[in-house]
Amino acid sequence: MSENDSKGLAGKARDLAGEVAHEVKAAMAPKDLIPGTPGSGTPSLEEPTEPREPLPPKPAQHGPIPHSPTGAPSKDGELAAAQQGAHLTTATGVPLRDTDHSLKAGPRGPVLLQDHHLREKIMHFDHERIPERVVHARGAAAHGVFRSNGAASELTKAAFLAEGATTPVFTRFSTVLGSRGSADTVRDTRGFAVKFYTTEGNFDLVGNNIPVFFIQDAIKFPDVIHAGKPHPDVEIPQAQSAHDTFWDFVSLHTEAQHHAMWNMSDRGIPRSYRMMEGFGVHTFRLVNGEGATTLVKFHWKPRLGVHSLTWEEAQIAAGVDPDFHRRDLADAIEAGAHPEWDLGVQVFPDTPEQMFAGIDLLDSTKIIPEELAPVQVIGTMTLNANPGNYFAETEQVAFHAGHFVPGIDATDDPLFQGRLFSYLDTQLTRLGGPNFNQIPINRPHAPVNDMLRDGFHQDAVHTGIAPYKPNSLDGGCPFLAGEDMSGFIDVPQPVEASVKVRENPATFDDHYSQTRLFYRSLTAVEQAHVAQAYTFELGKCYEQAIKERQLQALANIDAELCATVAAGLGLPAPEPTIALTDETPSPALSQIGGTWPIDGRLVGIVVPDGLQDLSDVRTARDAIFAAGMVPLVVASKGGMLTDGSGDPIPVQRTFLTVRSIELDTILLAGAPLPGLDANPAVDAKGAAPSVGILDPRVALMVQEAYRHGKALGGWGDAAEVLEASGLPAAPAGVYIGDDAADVVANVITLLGAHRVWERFPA
Ligand code: HDE
Repeated sequence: MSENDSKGLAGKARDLAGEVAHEVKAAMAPKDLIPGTPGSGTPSLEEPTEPREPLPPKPAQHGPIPHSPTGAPSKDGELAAAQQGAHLTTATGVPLRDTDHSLKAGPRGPVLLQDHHLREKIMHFDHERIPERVVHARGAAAHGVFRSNGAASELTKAAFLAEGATTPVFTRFSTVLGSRGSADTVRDTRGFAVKFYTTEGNFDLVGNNIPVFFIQDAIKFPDVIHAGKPHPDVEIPQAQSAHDTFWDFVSLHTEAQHHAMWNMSDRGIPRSYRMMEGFGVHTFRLVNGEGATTLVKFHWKPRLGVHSLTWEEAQIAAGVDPDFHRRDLADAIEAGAHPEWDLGVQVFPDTPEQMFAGIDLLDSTKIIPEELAPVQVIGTMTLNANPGNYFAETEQVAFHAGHFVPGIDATDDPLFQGRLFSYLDTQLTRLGGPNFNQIPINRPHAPVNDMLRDGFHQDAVHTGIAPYKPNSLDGGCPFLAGEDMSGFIDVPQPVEASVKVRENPATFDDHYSQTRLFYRSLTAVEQAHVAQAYTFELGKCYEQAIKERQLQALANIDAELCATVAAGLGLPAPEPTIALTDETPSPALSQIGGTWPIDGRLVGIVVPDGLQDLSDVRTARDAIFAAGMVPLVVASKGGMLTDGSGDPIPVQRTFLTVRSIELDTILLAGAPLPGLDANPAVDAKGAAPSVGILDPRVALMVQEAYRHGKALGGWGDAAEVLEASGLPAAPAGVYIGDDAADVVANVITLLGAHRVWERFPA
């Protein structure tokens, strides 16, 4: 093919892609967008015969904002980083005519060693994987923007915290223990890592959804992780803390008790990444333009509130939809429900002892209750686009607890100090060398003029001959930042005359009072969940000594909790070995009691076969879209629902493919008879055959949703479904009416509280 021909085709393909993008955007008006389709266009049934360029990303996606390896905005736009041309080539750009057959000595003969295409294709495939993160391997991420309100500008000179500054961000959420392919909804801590691409270089806030950590000193990190990871002999269990090695460590190393209690609480099983708080955990030091310093703790507050799954939901989701959190984040963004968090700081004076209200600010197993130091909002993060490519972005993003910008610095917290070393070190193996900051997702959006050179995967083409300082051959460049620039200054801090030791300060010795504070701050329902979680986890341990040791720790936290767990394990409850302190509860630590926005929540509308009039279903769909939620129509089979008038309604889930856990609430547009693929007697998902004419999968769905405290609504014959599913008469949080719009409005009110808490006996 001549160069002109190929240009013509490429141009044509680009136009085509543009047209498709236009059509797709038009077709996906937010009103009727059901998120989750695999691409921005619809494939043809037949294998295509005309070339075209790859489809553009879906409207809710983009890749890293293009910058050169040295931080300059890319002039070629996003296409420069993607594949180009309509035709298949080798890695070196040679067009290929066949990729389906190896080069053989005759159709039935042996494969020839000279097949360079086969060799290259297989070689590259064989090396597609990089080592997964040693912790936080399982994650999902999104692009967004951070808008500062300027409230921190008195405290720090960081430019991105000045009033009105907007900064692109890339945020990755993760579990800690599981492998890359493990389930999202396991009981675990969640990572909450934000990369701010500021004008002064990248700032990474690498935090968790739990404000304390298992250990006070980084040297214990390998120990706690080895204990939490699967047993080394059989590599069981995956992504769980419910096993002997974890509780062996936690019960012996009692500084882990506070974090473990948070894990056993509902915080360990979030409903969604969008509904988690985030914490910087350590105390940070801020410095302002005058050189004055303050100590702060960072908090992310989700606008949607902090919400969790029930344990049963989490377990079902791990099987039914292991990608539950990842899908939720991507779908919400695609549906236009952009999650938002306020970033706030608790502010403490930078005194020599680094304590506040008697609590050591350098001990990462302690919080400062918000009632003692309120969280002051300094800006808001909105996540508004999904990554265009998981590997290039979510997998290759490299966070580093030591990526500071001028105005933000570390403290002497021994946990923080160890992290400053670890995050650079880990990328060498994971990303294959020292140039990981040149990977597009890691590139700063600020000019880079370092004197680091060469190394594996060097993408920059440096100029000059004197990458050293001082030099005269490159005119003395690069120069150091002068007075006129906000350069990074290591804040001069006095260090006490001291003796080199391997020991902790005495203030680190109290492992129980804040664990007790957390437990006592929870409502009765939340406390019951904690007791159940300990009973489950310890019940999964084999060794009685470990259970007894952990019961002793619980006795030192709360007698009632200890007694409940002990009863479940069939063991005696021990007496405390310390005097229990009378902690003042911190109501801010509970998740229950408020109402929150319902953006992006999923509403199932269960429609019986052959419904003559679908107008109520249409009304409900419209009302759900209008409220910023996503309606999923559930019917006995796929396809379109029609009633001879109005637009056909697409079915998103069938009774076979749906499960209650993926829906935040269920609306019943009548009572569905068993579908063709229902088998009440043997269907594992089915309810008891006694429910008679109701499809057993629908009965199961309603029973589960009820048990999980979900709001339910319906019209038509919906009341029959409730009865046939065995729900009590006049159940709390169930609204049956005549008018679909009214039902939706009532269910929205219930959803705002997240769950119908009255259904959980305290
Ligand atoms: Fe990490 N941690 N960590 N960690 N951490 C990593 O870095 C480490 C700690 C956190 O989405 C690793 O790139 C040590 C606390 C998050 O890519 C590694 C210690 C907190 C993520 C590492 C800690 C975190 C990581 C693994 C003890 C909350 C995922 C891969 C001092 C404040 C970031 C990587 C992402 C990842 C080391 C403790 C949060 C090995 C040595 C405390 C959110 O470098």
